[in-house]
Amino acid sequence: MKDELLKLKKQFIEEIVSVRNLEELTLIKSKYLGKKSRISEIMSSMKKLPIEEKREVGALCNKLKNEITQKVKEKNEELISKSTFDFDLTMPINKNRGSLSPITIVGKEVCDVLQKLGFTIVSGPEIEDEYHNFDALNIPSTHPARDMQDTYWTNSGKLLRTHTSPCQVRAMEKYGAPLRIAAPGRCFRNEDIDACHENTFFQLEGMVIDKNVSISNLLYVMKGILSEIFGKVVEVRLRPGYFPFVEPGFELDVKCLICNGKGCPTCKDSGWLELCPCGMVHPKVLKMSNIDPNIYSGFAFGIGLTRLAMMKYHINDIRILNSCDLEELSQFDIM
Ligand code: FA5
Repeated sequence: MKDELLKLKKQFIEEIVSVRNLEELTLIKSKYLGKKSRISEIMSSMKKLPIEEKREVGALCNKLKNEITQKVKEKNEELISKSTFDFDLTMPINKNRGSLSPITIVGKEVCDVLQKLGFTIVSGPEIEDEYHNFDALNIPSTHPARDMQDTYWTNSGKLLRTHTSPCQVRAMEKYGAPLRIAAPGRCFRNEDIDACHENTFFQLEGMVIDKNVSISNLLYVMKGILSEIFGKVVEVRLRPGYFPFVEPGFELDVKCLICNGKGCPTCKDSGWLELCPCGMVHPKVLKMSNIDPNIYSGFAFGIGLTRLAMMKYHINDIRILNSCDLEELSQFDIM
C-alpha cells in the first residue's frame, strides 16, 4: 500500500502539471480526492491491516490528501488569474445583454433638444436641505403647499428631494443671470402608489432667465420638446396651476396616449395626464437667489420624465418601470 501511495503521488504530480483549464482540474480533483478515488479505497481497506501498519498507512494517506488538496488550490488560483485574458472569440454572443431604461432614453432625448436651444445640463443632490427644496422656492414651513409633496425626512433634518426644482435654485446661486439650464433627476415622495404614481420617479427641471422672457417663449420651448420627443403633434391642454415659485403657473397635460383620451387606469379615467407643470418664475424666488426681478424675468418647467417615457413607449403602468422584473423590462429593449 505504501508503494502504491508513492506511485499515486508521482502520477498526480505529472498530471496536474499538464492541466490547462478548470474543467480538467475538476476531473483530476475528483480522480484523486473523490469518494471513488483509489486513495479513498485504500483508506477504507485499512481496517483489515495490523494496528502498526494501519497507523503508518493512515498517516501517509492523510499527508498525500493534504498535499493534493494544496496543489489543486494553487492550480485553481493560477488558472483563475490567467483566465481574465483568456478570450475565446469564437464563442457565441450572449443574447441576454442589458439595455437602457426607457426613462434614461427619453431623458437624454429631452436634454439633446434643450442643448440645441442653448441649455446647459446641470445636476443637484438627491438628499437635499429644506432651504433649497422648499424655502428658496417661496414655500416656507408654514405654507400649505408643503403638504402637496409628502416628504421623506432623514434623521439629520435633511430630506429626499421631492422635485428637481431645487436644482434651479442651486443654478441661480452658482451662475446668476442670464441662465438657461436643464436638470434631469430622481425625486422621492411618500405617495400612495398606483398606475401613474410612484414614490420614486424622474423629473426634468428647466429654467430660463434673461431680459424680456415671456410666456410665449415658455410655450415655444414646451411645444418644441413635445414634438421632438413624440415625432408628431400630440394633443395638449394648458390650464392654470398653482406652484408658489411661479406666477402665473400652468399645468400642461397631454392627451393620454394609452387610451387616446377615452379614459383608462393610467390617466385615472380622465383622458389626460399631468405631464409638465410650468410658469413664469416668481419675483420673490429671483430675489432670494440675488437676481434682480426689475431687470430679469424667467420661466421654469418640471417635466414628469417617468410619465413622458410611459406615454412615448405606451407603458400603461408606472410600477413596471421600477419593478426590476427583467422579463417585463426586456420588452422595452429599444436600444
Ligand atoms: C412639481 O414637482 C414642480 N416642481 C414642477 C414645476 C417646476 C412647476 C417648475 C413649475 C415650475 P408636480 O408635483 O406637479 O410639480 O410634479 C411635476 C410632474 O412630475 C407631474 O406633472 C408628473 O408628471 C410628475 N410626478 C409628480 N408626482 C409623481 C409621482 N408620484 N409619480 C410619477 N410622476 C410624478
